[in-house]
Amino acid sequence: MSSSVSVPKASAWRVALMNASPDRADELAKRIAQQLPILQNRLSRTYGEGNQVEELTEQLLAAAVDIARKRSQALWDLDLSRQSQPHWHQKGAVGYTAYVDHFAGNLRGVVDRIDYLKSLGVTYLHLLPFFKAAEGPNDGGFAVANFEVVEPRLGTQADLQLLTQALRAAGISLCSDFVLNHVAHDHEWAVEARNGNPEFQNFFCMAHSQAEVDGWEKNLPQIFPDTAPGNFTYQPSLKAWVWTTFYPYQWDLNYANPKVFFEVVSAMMRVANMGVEAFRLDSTGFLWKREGTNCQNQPEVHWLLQAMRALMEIACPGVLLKAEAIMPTHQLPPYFGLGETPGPECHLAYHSSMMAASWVALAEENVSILQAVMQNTPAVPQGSSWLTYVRCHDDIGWNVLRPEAQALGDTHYQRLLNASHFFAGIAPGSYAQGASFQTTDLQTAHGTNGMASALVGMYSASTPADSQLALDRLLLLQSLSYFTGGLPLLYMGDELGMGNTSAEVLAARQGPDGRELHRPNWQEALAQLRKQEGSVQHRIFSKLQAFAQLRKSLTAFHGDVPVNAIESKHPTVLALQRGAELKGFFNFSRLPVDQDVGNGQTLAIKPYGFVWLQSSSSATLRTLID
Ligand code: OTU
Repeated sequence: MSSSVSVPKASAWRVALMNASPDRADELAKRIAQQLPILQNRLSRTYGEGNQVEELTEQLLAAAVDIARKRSQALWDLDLSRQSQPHWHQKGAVGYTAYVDHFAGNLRGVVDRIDYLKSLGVTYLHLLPFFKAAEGPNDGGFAVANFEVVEPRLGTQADLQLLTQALRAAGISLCSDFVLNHVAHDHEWAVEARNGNPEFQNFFCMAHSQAEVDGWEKNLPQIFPDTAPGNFTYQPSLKAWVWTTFYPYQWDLNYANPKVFFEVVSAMMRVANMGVEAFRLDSTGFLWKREGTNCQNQPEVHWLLQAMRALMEIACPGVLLKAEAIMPTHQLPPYFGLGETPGPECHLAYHSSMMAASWVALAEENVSILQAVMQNTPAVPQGSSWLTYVRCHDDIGWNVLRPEAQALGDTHYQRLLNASHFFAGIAPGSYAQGASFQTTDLQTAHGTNGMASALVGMYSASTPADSQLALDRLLLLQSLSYFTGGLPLLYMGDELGMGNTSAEVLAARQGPDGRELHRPNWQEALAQLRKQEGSVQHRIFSKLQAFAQLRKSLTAFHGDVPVNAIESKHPTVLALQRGAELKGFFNFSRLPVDQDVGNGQTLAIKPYGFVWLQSSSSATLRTLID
């Protein structure tokens, strides 16, 4: 297997290497020597040994070398500097995520918002899909018709280049979605397949009889049970059922076909050369289908991600991979390469359990599920980070918490159901103004939609005291995200307490997707209010700035510093230790508590209050922020 390293032959990648400048060729030869063993191993685990996998490896290496050879001098230099500082992305990292159109109209508009982002301490900007989307409904751009052509509504290739350069100059890394699991039904691969081209038919997963569909469906959960029931869509021209985990217009790719892996990774590397510095690997848990399983988190998913990482380490080692795997806590660490086949995998992963559990804690005024999640969260490998967040463009999915709920005796998931009713505002006494997602059946908990400030009661408050409580709830959740995360991610509008999308805007949007409730358009008036001392916007914004400042000043906030749950003695208080130096206490109750913080000290924490503490040389604890 290693013969391609030791026996010189005019293989495709060697030819590509010969075309590189001497300094790049030397560096690339080193990277290949380092990555080849893992690349070969993971590909042959996935595709079997033999000629076919050798050829695939050759082609992938040639593609990676070609990308590296063509990388702009600025990006090549960035790679080298990042290789020498693998912690580059951990120092005071703060993320922000937004839809290009809602945030700034188009890519050029985003350039004009860079100073705003800098004022929040942002180092990482995830713009939701901005490559060409399907005509008609497109799942907010997640039905991708072309991986490499900018969506015309949002700008041009030149605009993207301008944006990546401007962001880089501002110290902000641009993160782009890369939708691994599926393409739009009008992507050229799908068009070819529909037109009868067998080569492209083999790019997709298909079933050829109703019985086969039923056989798979037995074990498959549903992502959109109300609006897109089932996981297959019948295609009359193919006389077959195409696998469509999400919407019927999103066709799942067939990764059992090595050509799919080759095409997808090649496209991803080409996008890296446009100046994208991080990829959000959308719905990455679904890539591999195996009969008799729920077709999620299969070993091959991790082998393919590790092969992908090895290729990126050759082509563009300064680029980050982020797993978007909305899965139960115990399924997440393998995305950092901590699974059954250990090895470098993603640098970042969403901690969706922590996010959902912090909302449950708020509804219940009890931290037991959240604490269990923290206890089930292992330390991450060096150079990697949890991405923590309060809200994002998707619903809050409750089912990721089933294992923790069940371990605490909630076999019927009543607690998750209660939380979902609470945030939909249908539980007695609820202050929340959200809505249930994909849950016509009131007896199941699926997801909840709504902007954070609507969910914490900011817009239902009728007295100053209620408004204060709502604000404190919002800051409590953000303080937990900023304290715990390696990369805390803000969702556009939350920094200004922006409410749900207005009824008029909703009515004008295409499609029945309930998640539009928390996809409002930018409101400049709210942004201006952040400058006015005493306004809600100012209070949120300045607190987030203070969190960002603290994260920048202390290495204890690096993403690979372990965070552990410690005992708080109050069922409403989550207590965390971060490294040797920091402690955080988070009170999810409407009542104040006297909290023993250790070292013989007790602190009063207000309703929905929090405190971050640092141990000092005199053995007392210093309050960093509360
Ligand atoms: C991702 O989401 C995206 O974030 C969604 O916006 C897309 O609709 C979806 O992929 C399809 O591209 O399962 O692990 O609201 O949490 O669909 C990936 C449900 C996913 C999302 C879920 C999610």
